[in-house]
Amino acid sequence: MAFKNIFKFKTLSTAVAAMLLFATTAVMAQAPAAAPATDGGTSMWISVGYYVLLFVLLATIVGIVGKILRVYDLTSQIQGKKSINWNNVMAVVCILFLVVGLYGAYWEFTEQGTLTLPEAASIHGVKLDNMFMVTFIITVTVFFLTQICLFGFAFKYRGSDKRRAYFYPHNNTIEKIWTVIPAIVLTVLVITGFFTWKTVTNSLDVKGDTPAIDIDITGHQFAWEVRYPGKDGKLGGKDYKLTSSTNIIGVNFQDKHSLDDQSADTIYLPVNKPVRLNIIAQDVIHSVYMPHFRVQINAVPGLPNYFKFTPTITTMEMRAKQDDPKFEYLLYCNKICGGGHYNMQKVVRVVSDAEYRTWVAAQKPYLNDALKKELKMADEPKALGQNKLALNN
Ligand SMILES: [Cu+2]
Repeated sequence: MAFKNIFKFKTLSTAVAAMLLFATTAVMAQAPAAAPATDGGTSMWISVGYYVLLFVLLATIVGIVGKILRVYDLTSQIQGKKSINWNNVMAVVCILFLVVGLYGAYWEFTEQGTLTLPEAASIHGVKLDNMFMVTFIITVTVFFLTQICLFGFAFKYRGSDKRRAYFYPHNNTIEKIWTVIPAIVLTVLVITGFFTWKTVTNSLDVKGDTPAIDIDITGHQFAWEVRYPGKDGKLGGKDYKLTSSTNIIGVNFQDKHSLDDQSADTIYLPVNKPVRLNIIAQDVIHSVYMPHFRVQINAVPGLPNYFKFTPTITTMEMRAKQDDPKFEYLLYCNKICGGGHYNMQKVVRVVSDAEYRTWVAAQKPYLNDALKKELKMADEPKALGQNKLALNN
């Protein structure tokens, strides 16, 4: 018989899909050990080839065993002996599948689970993580219970000559239970999510709140420009038409709040103080992503975006927790925004209030000498009347 008949098309495609899933997860789980940075990832492809070969080998063995059993079955029938009870075989296969599958799920959680982020370093991050955990526990419990029922019932009620199937087409009570319970659970999850999301995206200071420190973040190909508000605590306005090689983000110096604004290479944040990121992009869509703080929001040209959050763990504390003296929080761009996208990251340091004050006082003014020259400003901006400012010619 031709080899192609060993597998029917449907069986084959299912088997290939299962193999791909298995090979991908196995390779991903091994990637850090199997593919050191120096070899350009060659060993990862070796492992993919290894798993493909392993699959072909297993498929051939299954095909051969299947043929041998078929021959045995037919010989038994011809000799008038009892043939194989395939109902029992299938029942055992179901249980094996259940055990192997559940172990596979457990293996996924233990292997890939270590790839998740460390504890959240912001107030809202803890809330988001809790929501994630609750959803995860509910869905995983349901997953394990339904799989056990599915394969357990297939095993217990396998075809047998000794009993007849009971015709049981419909039961309204069961229908109600499995409609109402998921509906209630999902409603609770969605409503909790909605209220949490509302608190996360609330970028305004409510009365009585500690006012958030405003920080301006502008994304462009391929860097983040960071601006602090200076002594007055207020960021001056911007106008994209004022953008030049010296006034990179187009700060408007007719707004007096702009005069003391500072630019910074690193982002420093005081611990346990709310900060508000004012986010925009100049060319294409970028995305402000700070995974440890569970912060992500798009930076869109022409559309100011905001994210207010409170960091709760200092860089030093996180270094101790992670037992990694080089640990840094990072701001990444999370939109594939062009060839230099990988380069769009900035160190974020969470420090004590005193350290923050010292650091921020040492930052250079945005209005540097080159910019003053370009704007034809005197050395002392305070001495200037507004009408004397020549803005971008
Ligand atoms: Cu980007």
